[in-house]
Formats: sequence, C-alpha cells, structure tokens
Amino acid sequence: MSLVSVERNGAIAVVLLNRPDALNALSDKLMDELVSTLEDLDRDEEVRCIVLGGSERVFAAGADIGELAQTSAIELYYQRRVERWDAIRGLWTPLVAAVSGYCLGGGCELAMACDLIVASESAVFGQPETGLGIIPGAGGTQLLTRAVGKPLAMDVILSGRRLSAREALAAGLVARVVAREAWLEEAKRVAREIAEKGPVATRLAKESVDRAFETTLAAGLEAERRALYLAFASEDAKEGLTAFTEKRKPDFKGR
Ligand code: CO8
Repeated sequence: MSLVSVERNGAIAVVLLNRPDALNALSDKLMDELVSTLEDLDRDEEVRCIVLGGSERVFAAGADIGELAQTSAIELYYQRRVERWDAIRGLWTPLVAAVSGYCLGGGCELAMACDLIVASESAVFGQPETGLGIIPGAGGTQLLTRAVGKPLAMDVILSGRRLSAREALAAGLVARVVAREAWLEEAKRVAREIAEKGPVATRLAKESVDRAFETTLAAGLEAERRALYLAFASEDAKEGLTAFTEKRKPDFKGR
C-alpha cells in the first residue's frame, strides 16, 4: 500500500499522508515516498500549487518513534535522513499544509516546511521531542522560533506545551483556521486561489518571502527588486496588466 496518495485536480495537486495505523508517523519509507512525490509534482509545470495533508484525525504524529529507537546516530548521519527535509523547503511550487488533528514533532516540522498552514479547529501543534530525550531536529527549533518568537517557542519545545489552532493562529504559526469538517476543502480552495495567479510571479514572490529569513534587510530588498524586474519581463506580467485594463480574467501561461 502506498504511504502517500496523490490526486490531481486541474492546476492543483493534493498529497495525503496515508499511514493511518501509526497516525501518519513519518517513517523512512514514508518520507522517501513523500519527497519523491513532491519532487515529481514540482517538476510538472502544470501543477501550480500543492496541498499537503493527512486525515481529519491526524496530520502526522511525528517521526516514527519505533524506527528512531532502532537507529544509531551514525546511521542517521550516514543515511542523511534529516537532510531530505531540505528538499521540501526547497520546492518551487507553493505548498499549502492542510492540518487537522495532531500535528506533533516531525509532523509540525513538516507543516512548517510548507509555505503556509491552513488549520482546522481541531488541530493540535506541539514539539514533544524533549520528552523522548531528543530535540526537534528537522527544523523545529529554527522554524517555530521564527514563526512565533522565542518565548513561546521555548515554552512549546521545553515544556511540551501543545497549541490549539486558535493559539497557533494568534501566535503566527498558522495562516487560517477553518471548521473541522472543512479542513481539506478550505485548503484546496486556498490552493486554487494561489494557482490562479501568475505562476512566474508566484514563484518569485515565494522565493523573495523566504529570503527574508536568510539575509539582511538591505540585501533582501535588493533581491526583491531584481525579482520584480524578472517578473516584469515575463509574458504573464504583460497578460496580467493588460487583462486588468481590458476588464477580463488573465490567461497566464507561466512564461
Ligand atoms: N511513531 C510511531 N508510532 C506512532 C507514533 C509515532 N510518532 N505516534 C503514534 N503512533 C502509533 C501508536 O504507537 C499506536 O500504535 P498501536 O495501535 O500499534 O499501538 C497508534 O499510532 C495510535 O496511537 P495512540 O494509541 O497513541 O493514539 P492516541 O490517540 O491515544 O494518542 C498521540 C495520540 C497523542 C498523538 C500519541 O500517539 C503520541 O503521543 N504520539 C507520539 C507523538 C510524539 O512524541 N511525536 C514526536 C516524535 S519524535 C520526532 O518527531 C522527531 C523529529 C525530528 C527527527 C527527524 C529524523 C528523521
């Protein structure tokens, strides 16, 4: 059985983690499948936005604890398991996390590797790793801190405090909170909105926002200006600006 399901729906793709018996624990095999699925979709120009979700009960309950318990530090190091997460953060295509239910440990890190999180009322976020004697090692200490600031990140990571969807929204970890039963539909709706925009502009904008976390303000603003000039040079920009003046919907080609 495949550990990841994929559904194409026009310009959006929906990827769902599919390991219900283990609450979508992110085993090595699941992560392999997930990364190669996402990389395939990323290469497909027709795909303009990807939704990544779990089920209504659980987004993902973290790395596979049984598997980690059997893995030595040197195996972890040589197999470069954690490095694989960089591939997700490096995708070009905008990635929307649809989070319902538990979103813990590596699950929370996976959601944070996406560009934005749409959470259902039932979502529960946490980084319980220190309770297992390890630390959030797939981006959690960095991404959570950037999203919610040091005091709350320290609280969540050191005490194991879980955040409700509303708390996560107030703290800036999630972009939108939606009704429990709408967890996937609303994320798809957001993805369709993103997919309707100019594909070149969307990618350049995503790259520019990400740069805000990597560089100084002056260098980030300079990079943003260059991205703007590049966007301006695209056929999409011509089409988008003309369509507005002609009072019609733009027909973007991603060129
Ligand atoms: N790994 C493996 N199996 C799991 C995991 C997990 N993370 N979480 C749940 N399961 C399994 C349970 O063992 C159980 O299996 P079985 O039915 O065979 O006994 C099944 O899923 C159902 O789980 P529960 O019975 O526990 O369900 P509950 O509803 O009672 O509880 C909880 C749900 C609260 C989510 C609970 O399962 C739980 O606390 N899970 C663990 C959460 C956790 O600690 N996550 C952090 C893991 S460590 C991590 O993510 C490190 C990431 C960074 C390193 C990356 C390196 C590759």
